[in-house]
Amino acid sequence: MITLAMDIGGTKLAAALVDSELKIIERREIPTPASKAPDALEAALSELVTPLYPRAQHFAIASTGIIQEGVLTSINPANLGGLSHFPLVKYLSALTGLPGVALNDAQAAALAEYQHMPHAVRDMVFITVSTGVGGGVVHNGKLVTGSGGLTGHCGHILADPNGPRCGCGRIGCVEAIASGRGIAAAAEGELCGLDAKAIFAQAAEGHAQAVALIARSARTLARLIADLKALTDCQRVVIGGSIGLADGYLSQVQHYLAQEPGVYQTELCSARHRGDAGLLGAALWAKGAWQ
Ligand code: ADP
Ligand code: BMX
Ligand code: ZN
Repeated sequence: MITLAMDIGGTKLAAALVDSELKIIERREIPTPASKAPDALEAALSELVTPLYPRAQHFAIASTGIIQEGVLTSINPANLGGLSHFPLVKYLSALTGLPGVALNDAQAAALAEYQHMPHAVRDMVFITVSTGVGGGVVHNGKLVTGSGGLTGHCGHILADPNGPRCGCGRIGCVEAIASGRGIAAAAEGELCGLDAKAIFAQAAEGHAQAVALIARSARTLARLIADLKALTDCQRVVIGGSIGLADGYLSQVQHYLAQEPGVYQTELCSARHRGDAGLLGAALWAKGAWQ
């Protein structure tokens, strides 16, 4: 059984053919279009999957946004160029003629990462620090998606009541400060207009403002992890997303978490599946759904 797995993020769209042993046979990636209109996402998805889907028997989507009954609803539409609603499963079924399922990207990644946890880990949280900040919660060995698909959306937990406005409508969310978009939005002077990747490159050269912007993200994430420990009693937090996986980021988060009282500390690690955690989690989710 070959799965066409897709990962729809605010910055990139990835697709892969995944076999029944969860091995990636072929993988493609293109940028996410920034447009309020669904046609742009439709065209990009079509370009992405057309070379792949003839070899698949079904599809599985990990996507940014709240995913319920195959439909994407943005909590922060700004992450998708203003797009707030998209019927993922309906569109991909019509395009490919295949049956398929969808779930949130960070929930999917949590599922993939949990497969490799030591037996003693029953409660785990996955956090992606990427275009936004997303999360997936495993409680007592099971992924929790919530009755409305919202469980784990920890990027919208309050970090600073005097912080920047988040695209979700709240003020001072973790996402508005710690995410790629949040880091870039706070840049001033010569860093103004750079994306987070370029700001990381500046920090590696020792640029003081870039170093401070990344430290602010890592400190915000550490505080979020302390809150999540209090809420879930998780034995492990796994960090993914291009920012979460960037050189030196996890060790900064570890540094700030170590400043919290012991009860709020938990073991941190990087996503073992790196940038493929969402794709593989979607394929796993589909396995459960179709067997
Ligand atoms: P998505 O949100 O689409 O899942 P990513 O996980 O790649 O995508 O996250 C995109 C964010 O990560 C952007 O803000 C981008 O600037 C930043 N980014 C991409 N590559 C790197 C890198 N090597 N180091 C630091 N930041 C990166
Ligand atoms: C946002 C939200 C989450 C998502 C998270 C990370 C939207 C469109 N997305 O908080 O559902 O999990 O971003 O998304 O409201 P990514 O694109 O950064 O991977
Ligand atoms: Zn928010």
